[in-house]
Amino acid sequence: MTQPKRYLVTSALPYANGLKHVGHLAGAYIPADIYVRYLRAQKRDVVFVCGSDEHGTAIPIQATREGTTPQAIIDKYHEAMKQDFEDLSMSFDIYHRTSSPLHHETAQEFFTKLNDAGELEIKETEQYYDEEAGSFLADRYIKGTCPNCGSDRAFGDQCETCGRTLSPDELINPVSTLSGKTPVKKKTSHWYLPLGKHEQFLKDWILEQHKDDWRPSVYGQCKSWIEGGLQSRAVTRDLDWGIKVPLKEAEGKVLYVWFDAPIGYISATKQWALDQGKDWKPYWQDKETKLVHFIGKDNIVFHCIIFPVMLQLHGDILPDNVPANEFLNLEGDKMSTSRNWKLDMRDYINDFVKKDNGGPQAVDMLRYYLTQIAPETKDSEFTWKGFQDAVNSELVAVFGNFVNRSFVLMHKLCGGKVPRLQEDLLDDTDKAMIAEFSNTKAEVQSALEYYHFRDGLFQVIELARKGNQYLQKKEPWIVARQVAENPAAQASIDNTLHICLQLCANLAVLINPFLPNTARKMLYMMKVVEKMLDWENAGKPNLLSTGYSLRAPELLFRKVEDEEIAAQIEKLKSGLIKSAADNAAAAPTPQKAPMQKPEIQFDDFAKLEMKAATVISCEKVAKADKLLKLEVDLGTEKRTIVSGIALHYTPEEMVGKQVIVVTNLAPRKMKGIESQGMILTAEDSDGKLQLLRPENGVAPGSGVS
Ligand code: B3M
Ligand code: ZN
Repeated sequence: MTQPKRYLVTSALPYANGLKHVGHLAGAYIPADIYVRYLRAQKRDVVFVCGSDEHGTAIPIQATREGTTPQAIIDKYHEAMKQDFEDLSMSFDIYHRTSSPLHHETAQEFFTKLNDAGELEIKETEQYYDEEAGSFLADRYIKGTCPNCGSDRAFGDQCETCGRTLSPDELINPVSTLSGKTPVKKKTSHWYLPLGKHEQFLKDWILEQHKDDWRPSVYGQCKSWIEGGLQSRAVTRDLDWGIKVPLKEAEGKVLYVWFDAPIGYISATKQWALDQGKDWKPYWQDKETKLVHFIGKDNIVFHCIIFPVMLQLHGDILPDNVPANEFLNLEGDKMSTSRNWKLDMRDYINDFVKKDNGGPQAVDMLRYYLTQIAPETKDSEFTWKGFQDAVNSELVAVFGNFVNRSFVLMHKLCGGKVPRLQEDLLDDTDKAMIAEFSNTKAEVQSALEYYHFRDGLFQVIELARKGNQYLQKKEPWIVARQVAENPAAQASIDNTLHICLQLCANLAVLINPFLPNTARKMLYMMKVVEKMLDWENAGKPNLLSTGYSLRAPELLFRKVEDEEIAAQIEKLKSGLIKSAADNAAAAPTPQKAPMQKPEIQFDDFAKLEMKAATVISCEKVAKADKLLKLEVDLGTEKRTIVSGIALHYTPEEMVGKQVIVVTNLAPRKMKGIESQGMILTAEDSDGKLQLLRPENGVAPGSGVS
């Protein structure tokens, strides 16, 4: 792989309609920041851009909610988000905003170029119009009943209750949220990007060229979009908040927010270049630039399909990779702003960073945990207990402990100076330890090049763990007892601590992309300059000079106490109760329970064969706490079934009971036993599974419908 000449790295532009939570931070921001810090440590040419997304209906809607203007909303949240990112050590080269005149010009120029080249289509459609308010209604401004779950908290784009994506035409009894009146249909024209025309390009570029290097989840989503048939996408809207469509005949229309927002990466680069006296063009036009977009999985289609088509038509480079992350859940549930089940960056900053025992150390504690649980390949979960464990048993007990012990022992046994190394006295343990420096560097480097941040961080902690094991094996504090009789013992102590201190220096270089504040604190303790953190220094066994005096150790991390964790959980729960009360007040009408799965037809249901059966015998499955193996009588035949009910029923309780079995499910092996059916249960409020069975007993083999 030839090394790119320069890098442009982007993090998704957050909507300026509210504070962002740690799920956002883990998905699109921290990984990007790690990657960029790593590239910078290699002295590569890299620009890291981000900024606020200030258009779209989300902004005026928030303004209505807060009783203010859209401008006031974006000003408030732009500043707040910018501050939060700064407080969490995000190192953007620029944090821009899409309301800037430079962005408006850039987005309009982009539209004009595509339109002049005949790459956009105009189509006339009928759209809901509010006659009283005198305006077309954006999807979000139409409210009605959900065709899926019957909730009346459904909007023209999505149902708030069941989450289903909707179009305004699907809503039952649509009402305008502007006037409360029933809207009428009126003709309107919009500009469309005909994605279908670019199917071949997308197939070649993604399905062929990026088959092996894009994350499977990203590749898979793209594949299903492409193979599902690419529809033309409207790139304009009838709305008065946004970037004006630069055409006389488009009076009253603005660019669709998803058309202008990604162009925000380009205008941010332009502003950065202006500020730095540099040329922005190579970053977007030279093929030797590597463009990488860090996003959450809900933004994949925009970054992998729509924006690349736009970029290609505009003559710009395409992203080399889009390492999208899955979602981060919180304490067993999806993070949600409307239910207030979330941890805002701001809350963490106030409760941990801005406390006496907080500061930069607390920033790194969060960066550590969010990287350790990063949802790189599947959804993952933030729990306060997990946070406490990660900090206490890894940062404090492994990394911090090793650095601290090395410094304390050096002050105690080597006079506060880096002791000398006598190469002829190195034993195999010493040599193996030194070899780990460069091994780990290679591991971390390859993890980072391929966006495996969790693994990269794990390798660094492993190195510290090996350092602890090494010290434990060498026991310099025991060897010290022999120094009086045997002065040669001091040489062994010196060698051990020389290696430990060089290892500390290596750890600083390696941890720097992940935990920049920790790396800096270590520099201070070692009295060395920032330059030592250059990546080329990782792996070297001689970063600190012999005889150099080092400072007394400072604790790198503090323990997280049980009370802090309990207080956070309490806070989270009380927030949920509060918001449930708010929601109930806002929506007094009783709602049907939301559907969790898509609606099916009777034919789908009719495919299931279910019968009543009687349990003849039952036993536990070895090495599986949850499984029971049952022999059941179905009247005409007997079958073996493995069922996950062992925590709820004993084998003795099961014998003789009647159960309902799905009999035409393909057989499945569990713990080596073929299960020839499935037993139906219902979960009660304590999470206990209860068998479903006929009220008065029926003959084995009776059909169920
Ligand atoms: N503002 C959506 C989001 O925050 C959108 C991202 C834009 S990236 C160009 O999820
Ligand atoms: Zn619904």
